[in-house]
Amino acid sequence: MSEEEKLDASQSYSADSIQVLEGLEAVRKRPSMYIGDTGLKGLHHLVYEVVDNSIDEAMGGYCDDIQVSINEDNSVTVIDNGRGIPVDWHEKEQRSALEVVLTVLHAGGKFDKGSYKVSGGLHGVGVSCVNALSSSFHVEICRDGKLYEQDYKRGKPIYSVREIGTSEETGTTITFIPDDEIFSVLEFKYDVLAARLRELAYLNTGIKLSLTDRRNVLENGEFKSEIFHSDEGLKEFVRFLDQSREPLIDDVIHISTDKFGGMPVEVAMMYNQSYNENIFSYVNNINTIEGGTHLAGFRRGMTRTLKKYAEDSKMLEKVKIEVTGDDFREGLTAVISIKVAEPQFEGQTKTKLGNNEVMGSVDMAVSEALGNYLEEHPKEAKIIVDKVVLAATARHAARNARELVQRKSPLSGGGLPGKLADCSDRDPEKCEFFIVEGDSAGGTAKQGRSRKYQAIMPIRGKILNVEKAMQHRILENEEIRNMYTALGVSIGTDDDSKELNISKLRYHKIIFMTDADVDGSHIDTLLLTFFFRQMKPLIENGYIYIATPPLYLCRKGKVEEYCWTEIQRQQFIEKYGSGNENAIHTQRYKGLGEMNAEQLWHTTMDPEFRTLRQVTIENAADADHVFSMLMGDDVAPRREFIEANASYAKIDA
Ligand code: 0RA
Repeated sequence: MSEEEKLDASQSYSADSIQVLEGLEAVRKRPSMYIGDTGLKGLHHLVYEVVDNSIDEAMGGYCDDIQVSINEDNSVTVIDNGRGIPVDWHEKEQRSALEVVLTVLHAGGKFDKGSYKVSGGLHGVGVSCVNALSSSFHVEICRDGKLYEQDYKRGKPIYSVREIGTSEETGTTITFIPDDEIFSVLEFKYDVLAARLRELAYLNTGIKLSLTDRRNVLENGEFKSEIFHSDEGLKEFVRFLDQSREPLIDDVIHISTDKFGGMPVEVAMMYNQSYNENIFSYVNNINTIEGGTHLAGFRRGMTRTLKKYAEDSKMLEKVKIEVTGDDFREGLTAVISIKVAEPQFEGQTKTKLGNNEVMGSVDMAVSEALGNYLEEHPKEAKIIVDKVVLAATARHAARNARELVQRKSPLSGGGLPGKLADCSDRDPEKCEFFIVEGDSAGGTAKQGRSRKYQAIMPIRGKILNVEKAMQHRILENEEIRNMYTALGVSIGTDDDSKELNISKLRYHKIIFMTDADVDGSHIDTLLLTFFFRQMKPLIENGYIYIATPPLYLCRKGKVEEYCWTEIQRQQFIEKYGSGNENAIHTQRYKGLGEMNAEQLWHTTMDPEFRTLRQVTIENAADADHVFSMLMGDDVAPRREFIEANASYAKIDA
């Protein structure tokens, strides 16, 4: 239900009073209600919101080119070649249609019934929200041979729409600057926007989306820029996701149809040699990270069809153990995208689809695509079924390994790991768990910590690369078992569930503390991969952090300052050495071990002074792609990625 409908249903406001309540002031008063938050995520949401409107034009068949630029002043421009927002006079509202679209919540859709708009969820709040949350908002419309413009400030028009010229084209150009009174960060991230535009290109074939960063010029004298465009849709999307994985079979199984219940369903899937299941689902271009009825339909159709094929061809006869749904999805990468006219979004983050009628349509579409493929490709079908049997066998081995983890959990009698220096407080919300590189730094951290609420667990350098290991190997690994036990999390209550149980989680801050060097960042990446693949809910709940130890200690006489960047060091030299570097003593910290307990506490662990970087997943498909690339076999793409993107894996992954 939309906010408007909620008000309507619960109270007997007249239409007018709803308008007032739902005005842009409400958006400015409680921005998080409309865009999620006012940090990095919310900031980027503004762009998605504008682009979504252009995508809607494209889905209607009126637009095929969308250009996004990040400008020098951190404003963003979105240009599309759609019909252009109507500018004619709106009698009832006593202002132009353009002004209605830009100042009334949800007004955009009122003109255009029948398209796949989103209600609830985070998108679909309307371009008027972006207007409300922008310190300046400029719109240009090409329509009916003319060019029009209008400017707004914090949602209020500065003048009525005016004609400023002629134009042969049609389309809408919007440029906005996010309001610094609202947002805690104002700088757009190229990679975050690129990941979303790439995803949109795969989800909506035939549209050209481009991104240009005009904030700085590259060595070749040009702006950083990419064009995203896909003719084959999800087929290309799964190939992109599996770029760094070894395929089991080269084919992508693909279907795009609306013959089941009239609902557009597109599914693509591909098997690789890994042991991970990677399924991404979308409803009206929104990533439904909590799944829902469409995902359930996919699973059901897949399991039934593969099981039936394997049974009919007598391939399961010699297998004594029961084959479950999970076994059919090991090493599977798949993307499901459906369009629903009136989606019901449920769940904590409103990303779980509730519409029941969807399940059957997706089930039938998958069934048909997979069934046909298996019948037409017996050789490949055998390879898939063999892999399923192997998965079932390994799952039994994993069950034994999992029992090891469960038995050792503190609540079933086993003790905490010997390496853990626990804190005394028992309230998870107050408690912090530091994973520290090496025993020596671990020792320093133990001395320096605040014993009441900070626990320390040293790890022995590089932990197992979970990207390439089978589940039972992962759970047999001592360091990883210690992690489960210390954190108090377990896997599955029933035998074969992979679900993570975090109800007994003992700390709500889990902090990686590693050296500020190449090895340290490799360990961070291994740890991130582990948490991303094995304990994703902890990332989703915002419990994972990376500590930032300083790079230098600069000293002039009695004055000492820690520096985290080269710029800070230069500033110290300016300030205390009058620009003379030789007058300054610089100590470069290569590792945590070079600091004493007091220094480590002061710079890196003390909540009053430290900086923690919270690990978030901005875009699940992108994160999957990054981790498979960073941790996979193929060295070339990894090197390219690290060279092009040195800080990405550490900060944003
Ligand atoms: C309302 C009605 C029509 C188009 C649009 C809005 C529209 C909005 C945006 C936002 C960004 N780009 C856009 N392009 C179009 C329909 C116009 C008609 O019937 O001609």
